[in-house]
Amino acid sequence: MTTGSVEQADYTSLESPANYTRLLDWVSTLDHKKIGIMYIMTAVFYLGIGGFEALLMRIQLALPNNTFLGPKMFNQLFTMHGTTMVFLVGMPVLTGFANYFVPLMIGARDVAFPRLNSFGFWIFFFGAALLHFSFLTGSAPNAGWFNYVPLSTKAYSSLQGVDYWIIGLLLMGIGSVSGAINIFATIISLRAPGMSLQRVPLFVWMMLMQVILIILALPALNSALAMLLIDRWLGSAFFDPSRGGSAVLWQHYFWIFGHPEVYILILPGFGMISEVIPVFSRKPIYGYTFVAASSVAIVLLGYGVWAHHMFAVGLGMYADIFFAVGSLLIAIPTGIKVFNWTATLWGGEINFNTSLHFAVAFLLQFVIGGLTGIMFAAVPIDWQLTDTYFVVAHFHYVLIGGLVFALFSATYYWFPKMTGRMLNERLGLTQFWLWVIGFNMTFMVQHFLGMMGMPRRVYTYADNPGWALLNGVASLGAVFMAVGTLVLLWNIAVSLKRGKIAGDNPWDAFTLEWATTSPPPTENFETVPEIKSRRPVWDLNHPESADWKVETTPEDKGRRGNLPKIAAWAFIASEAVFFLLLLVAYVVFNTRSAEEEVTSAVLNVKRTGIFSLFLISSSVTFWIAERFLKRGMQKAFNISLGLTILLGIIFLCGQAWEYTGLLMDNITINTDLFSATFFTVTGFHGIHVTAGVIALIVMLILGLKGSLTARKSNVFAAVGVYWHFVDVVWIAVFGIIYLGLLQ
Ligand code: HEM
Ligand SMILES: [Cu+2]
Repeated sequence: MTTGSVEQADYTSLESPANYTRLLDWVSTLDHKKIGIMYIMTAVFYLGIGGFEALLMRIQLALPNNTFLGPKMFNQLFTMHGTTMVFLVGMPVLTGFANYFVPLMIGARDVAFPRLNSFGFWIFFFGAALLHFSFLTGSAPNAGWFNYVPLSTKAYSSLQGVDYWIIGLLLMGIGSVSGAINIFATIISLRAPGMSLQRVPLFVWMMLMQVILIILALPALNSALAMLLIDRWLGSAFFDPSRGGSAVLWQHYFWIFGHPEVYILILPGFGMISEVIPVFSRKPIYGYTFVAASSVAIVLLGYGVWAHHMFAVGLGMYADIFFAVGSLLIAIPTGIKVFNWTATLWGGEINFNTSLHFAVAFLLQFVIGGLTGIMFAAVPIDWQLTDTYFVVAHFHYVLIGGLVFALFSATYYWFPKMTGRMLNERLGLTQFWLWVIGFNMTFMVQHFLGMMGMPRRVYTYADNPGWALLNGVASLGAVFMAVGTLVLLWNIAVSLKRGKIAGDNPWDAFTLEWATTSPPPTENFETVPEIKSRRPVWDLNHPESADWKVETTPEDKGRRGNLPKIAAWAFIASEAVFFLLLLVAYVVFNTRSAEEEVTSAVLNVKRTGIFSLFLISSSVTFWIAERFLKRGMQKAFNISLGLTILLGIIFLCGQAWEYTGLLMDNITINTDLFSATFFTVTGFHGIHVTAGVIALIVMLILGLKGSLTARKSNVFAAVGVYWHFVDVVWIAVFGIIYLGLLQ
């Protein structure tokens, strides 16, 4: 890193070049801490934009029959506000904190894949910018953050806003998944000696749960986005009921992603609270194992409850009961955590500073959001209240009352580590009270508005009794939050310059990030303290009452696995969900094929069967190549790898042959639902094979140059995992589409 030399530069004469080098230093950095800060800064920027959009909406809604904004503008604002807050604020700010703190908290020097990390950030950054370019086209997305069809289909949204929305989200999705794979591999493989998985700080544990959710839930969104884009651009009809498609399918796929997304946003918040509360109660967390295990339960249950967002569809009694019961069950692990946090505070030696203020407010407000969530699990109540302001109140209690308050708490807690200076407590408490009062003013009254029947997503309302007053209160509260935010920004600006010097560990805190300087050097640590318990820094500073003397935690087994292979497995888990959902769409659309023009009868099963054998044998030749590499038989290795590539290419030629035949018979992707699903599934598979072939060619070049040695075969093994996966997907595709196994 060149930071050192830049800081020595003579600013008076070299002002602009120094700034330029500095900027370049940031843009090209691979340091996880800098990338973390870039994520956080970008999120703060979009928080400003999303908050401004919210303020405009609240101005419009402050009075009945107001005409400050028209309906078209209002639709764009709530869509962009929701999308921005979820994808451009919530997710990146958490990725930012994870980037900065996970390696520090586990005693690592960096993340597992620094280059992938930088790639993930920049692709997110461009996705976010692209989404906002839609404003320049004169029509921002306006179909709501869940972008329901048919509203978002070409027929009803003919302008480009929705296309920007889809492509922006696809790019950010790629960024999120690559970031998640990175954090996953980091936590699994780079923990300092002695830190078993049962000894990681709870923030790290929650991040592990969160990245698993990202890896497995985002592909559901991606598959839905891909299908919608194909509908819009190529004229297929996945989501067009008038041509046999299904509007409800979008809702299923969106919420298979969307419900876990709620946990993606809140689990790291749980983690932050679980760091802050113990430190400021001067106690270890009460029931670490329960907190950790209950988050596993949340991840598992979180997958089975998506349709509680869809009770109004009319899914039928049994489906409703299933999803209602699942949703109620989630209350149990969540309740356990609230109990643990409370018990940690109970009888503690409380240091009631700004950070803890935010944490305690989090507890109270999150419970309110949780309770209204339980209300929605009761189907009749949902039918009554869905699409009213009660929903708006509910999810803002979770997202602001929960997530944003946890973020503020974490900001006051970790700012000293990140900058070396303390934030000002008086300004901190001022911000706190502005936010608590403002937030509850804005959103508490919306429960009542909802029960009085005020629908959400309306740009104005009639002067019904009480509505004007409650909406006025809500809008005034938003002003409090806006001022509170300015106080925070002021606090940060002032403290960066003149804040009290923090020192390494101003809170006498417990976890490894406090064992290095503030801010930490590029390499994070000079030496990592010995880890014999969950609170290594406490043990170091208080040897007389070290944790390991009284509490035994499982020893570290020290087996950390092969990094590229771990990443490859995480990646294919994500890809598997993507293909699974495309195949489900195929099965859904092709079991009732009575009115279809084209059916799978047009496929040449025998010929494709033969080409499939080529692909499958390529897995065998790959396996053989791997053996040769291990034995150091370079030439035999090159030959069998070359053969693998050849077999892959032959398979691709077979697919091209098949496509040409269909196209010559005028069967294209928009002919009917069979052709749409067929081309989508096999097309995506073909793209994957092509990517695999390219990766194999790179390996072969390395092999021919003699630089792929047995010792450096990790990456090769990872490519192998991917290649076998692509073959397995094809076996499923062949069975389902060509042999009609599920029909
Ligand atoms: C900071 C103060 C905030 C205010 C004053 C505010 C206000 C609003 C308003 C007025 C709406 C439109 C309601 C409607 O017409 O149905 C809305 C929708 C929404 N907000 Fe916020 N919001 C704030 C923060 C947040 C945050 C932090 C998040 C998420 C992390 C968030 C997520 C959403 C979502 C997902 C929607 C739904 C958009 C849609 O209906 O498509 N908001 N908010
Ligand atoms: Cu949900």
